[in-house]
Amino acid sequence: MAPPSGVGKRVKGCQIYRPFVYGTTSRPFDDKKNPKPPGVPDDHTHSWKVFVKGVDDTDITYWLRRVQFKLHESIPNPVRMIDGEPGKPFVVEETGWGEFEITLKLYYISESGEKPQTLYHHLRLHPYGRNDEEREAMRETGQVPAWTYEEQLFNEPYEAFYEILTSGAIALPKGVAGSGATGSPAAGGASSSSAANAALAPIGKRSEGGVLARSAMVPLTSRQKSPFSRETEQLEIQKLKNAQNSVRGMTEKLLAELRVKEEQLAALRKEATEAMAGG
Ligand code: SLL
Repeated sequence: MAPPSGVGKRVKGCQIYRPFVYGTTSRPFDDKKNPKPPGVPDDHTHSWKVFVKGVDDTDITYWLRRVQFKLHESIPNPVRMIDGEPGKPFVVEETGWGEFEITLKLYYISESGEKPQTLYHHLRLHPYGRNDEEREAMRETGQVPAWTYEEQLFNEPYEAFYEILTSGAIALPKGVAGSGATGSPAAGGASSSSAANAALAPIGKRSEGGVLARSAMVPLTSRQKSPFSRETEQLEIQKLKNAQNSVRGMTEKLLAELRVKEEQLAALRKEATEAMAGG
């Protein structure tokens, strides 16, 4: 693809990851915990939201510009365009009765030169297929979470975009992050997919460790669909060290063999010279 104007060249050999979370959180209507607002049709059994957001509500709008959420056709205006607001999740809130697949189209900032990318997510209203512990957590929170952790890879980003991605974390005012789609931490712990279970718990610690909104840090551990991390980096380094050691070993062996051959050659030359002198 020809580079868009003003974004510079691509930064060769550079890969930048930005973690994010997308999914749905739904709640059954309940007279006490989640009363049905006036005007909601009788057959609607749940309120729910679908979102794309940063891990621990870190800002992602500096690389993600807008998200198009395509809902079921039975819902009025099923195609929703949501533009990013700094520090806020991209979110659509709805009510309904049935589960369906939501199509999410991610639009990156223009400096990225990236084409939009499509993700799919199944809206979960019911706690099917969860284990007892998860069901218990859902009973406590009244929520059915279905979240997926994802890492957005920018492969050889354009220079201008690289600058934006790496130009230092911006601190968000307290209270900006955390609004909206996330629900309580308990809801996160009760998340359905194993990817979410594996990813959500450690992220809190990890982001404290410095995966800030804007920094070119490599993720700390390997994750699904993410071949690059500090872990794999260490493995690569170890592999390179091993390779270096074996090359060094081979070189030493060859040098030793060479030395023996040179000695043999010198001896043969001496013999030949002596033979000629003597004969
Ligand atoms: C099903 N295949 O039959 C699915 C379709 C559609 C859900 C589910 C409508 C909400 C509204 C709604 O919940 N549709 O009328 O705004 O289960």
